[in-house]
Amino acid sequence: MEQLLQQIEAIKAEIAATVATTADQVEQFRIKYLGTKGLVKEIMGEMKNVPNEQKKEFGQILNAFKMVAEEKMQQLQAALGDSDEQTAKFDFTLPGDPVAVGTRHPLNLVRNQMVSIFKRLGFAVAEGPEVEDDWHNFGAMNLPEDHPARDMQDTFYVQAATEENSAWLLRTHTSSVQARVMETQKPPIRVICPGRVYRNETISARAHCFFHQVEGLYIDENVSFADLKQTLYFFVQEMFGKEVKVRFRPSYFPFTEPSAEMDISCQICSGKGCNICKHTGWVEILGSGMVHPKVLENFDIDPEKYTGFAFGMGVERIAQLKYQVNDLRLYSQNDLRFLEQFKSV
Ligand code: 2NL
Repeated sequence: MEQLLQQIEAIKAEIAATVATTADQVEQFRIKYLGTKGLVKEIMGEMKNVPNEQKKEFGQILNAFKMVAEEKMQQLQAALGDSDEQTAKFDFTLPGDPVAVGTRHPLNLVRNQMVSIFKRLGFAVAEGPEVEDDWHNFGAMNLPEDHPARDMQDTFYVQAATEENSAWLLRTHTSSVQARVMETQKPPIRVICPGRVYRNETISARAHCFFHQVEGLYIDENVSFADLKQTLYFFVQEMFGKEVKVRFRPSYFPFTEPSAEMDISCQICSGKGCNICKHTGWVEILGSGMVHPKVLENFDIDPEKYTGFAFGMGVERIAQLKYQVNDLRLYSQNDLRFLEQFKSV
């Protein structure tokens, strides 16, 4: 009996001194002390050798002993949750791994700048589908049936025209979005339409089969060519700085009359003459004009009551002038050496 009590005290001391920091070590503890062949069970088995008059006292000692083992087991398991091997080895004072964040694409940067300038002038932003029907892309814009832009050579057709359905095509300009605006809204209308457009071109430094446009449309009573000029002048001053000079040249588009192209003083050589401006000091940046009365009539807008101006420009072109990008292919090659240059813009 005396010997048994000493043995119990020794095991209790051993239990108290046990360190187990891994799931494996904790399991070893369980097997050694609390398992079916463990020490607790073994000592319990000694009960049968204890004289009857001592059984009650010894029973209490045994219970207390079992509780010591079980409590230790619980402690070890609880500690396991937040101090397993990995966390024990992890140095939380180490600096973190840098996360490589991407950069905005230059075309998105420039598009956003363009949009924000027109927003300040009260223009709303409209978007529309890239796959269009012949009417919204060409017909409504006053492009005659035999206009070269409608040729298979110049436009990507998705499906040829049938009797029930005009041809489906990839929009060649975002005028189709403005057509949808005029279809659903009454003047006054003041929208810009940024988006991707498609042309069937052989890809080179100067031409691509898709590019990006921002087109604008302003229809109300008494909208004049002077409004057009001041709006676009304000735009380039915001985009390129107050020093920029502009000039308008007469031009022709089927959807505007009169039409004009706008040049700005060359941003590369400040008008002194370089390769970009072909030594003229001027670079073309957009086409514009007063909305053709036929286009207004197509949407039941009375040309006697309302007038409007419209313009269209290429985002790639603006980005080229702002950041000297001289090959259109760079915009879609995803070369990080190109894209990373716009990190700080
Ligand atoms: C260019 C020329 C232009 C328009 C786009 C337009 C839209 C409507 C009605 C009339 Cl809804 N016109 N858009 C007008 C003139 C020129 O774009 O060279 N773009 C790159």
